[in-house]
Amino acid sequence: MNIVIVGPGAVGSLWACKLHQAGHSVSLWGTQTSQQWKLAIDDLPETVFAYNQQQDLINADLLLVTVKAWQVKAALTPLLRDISKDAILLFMHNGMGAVDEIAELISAYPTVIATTTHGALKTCAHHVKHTGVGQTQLGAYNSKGEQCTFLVDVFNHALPSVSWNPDIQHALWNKLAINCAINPLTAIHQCLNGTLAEERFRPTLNAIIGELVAVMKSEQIPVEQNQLITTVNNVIQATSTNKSSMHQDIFYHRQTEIDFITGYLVRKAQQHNINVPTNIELYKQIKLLEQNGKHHD
Ligand code: KPL
Repeated sequence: MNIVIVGPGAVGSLWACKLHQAGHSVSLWGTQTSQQWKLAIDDLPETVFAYNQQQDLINADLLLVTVKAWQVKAALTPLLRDISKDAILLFMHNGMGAVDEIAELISAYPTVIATTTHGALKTCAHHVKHTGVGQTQLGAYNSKGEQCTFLVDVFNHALPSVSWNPDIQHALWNKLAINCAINPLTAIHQCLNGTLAEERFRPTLNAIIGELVAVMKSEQIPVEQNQLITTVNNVIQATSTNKSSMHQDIFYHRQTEIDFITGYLVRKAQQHNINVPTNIELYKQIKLLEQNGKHHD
């Protein structure tokens, strides 16, 4: 396939290298002025990718959009005039609500949403490390997206395991719940994910999860409070030495994904008239930390 990766950060670079190794024609699109970009994964030699080539956009069968949720609209809008209406748009980012913001703009394109638990780290501009083997779920965002189940084979061949989830909103909500629980607290306390296992965080974590469960139920997402507490605890254990993405964004004075994580939950809660005071408080604290730091992006 002719694939353009829009936003070759850590996750985008991981997929760029893996899809290239699987034999696809992969091109990158980003904010640099260069026409080529070298990328290496783990201990393998560098590959030279075409970069910001308009002809590659025109020929694209698939755009894999891996920019952060808050960058989706600005990154994709200028590209739409060049891409074929048959090109598939595949979005992969933390958080929810970013694709909804551009739903009308992209309604003609087959659109797919993905969530992944692979770990990736950009060690420098030209090197990506695959830090944790995970799973990827794909699901349709619109009716044309439902015709794209073949992407499971394409992606599975490049970086297993990949599955098609007809209830992708359930998977996205579950990932959102994990991020609502872990990201703001680790960012505010500038602590490792594992620190949240300490007893002092238990009441706040339980309150966050209780509010999440109420909103998820109103959104018709099947969820059970004790099950969600166990899932969050498991992720805290499994990623105990990680600095969460929001922890790092606050540390480096970058814009965070809060509007598409806790912010999304709060907006949905308001629509359902559900009180979510703990999450609102965390949202406000992150917004304050964001404002106090100078954005580098
Ligand atoms: O997705 C994550 C993030 O940091 O954004 C978790 C699962 C919390 C791992 O750090």
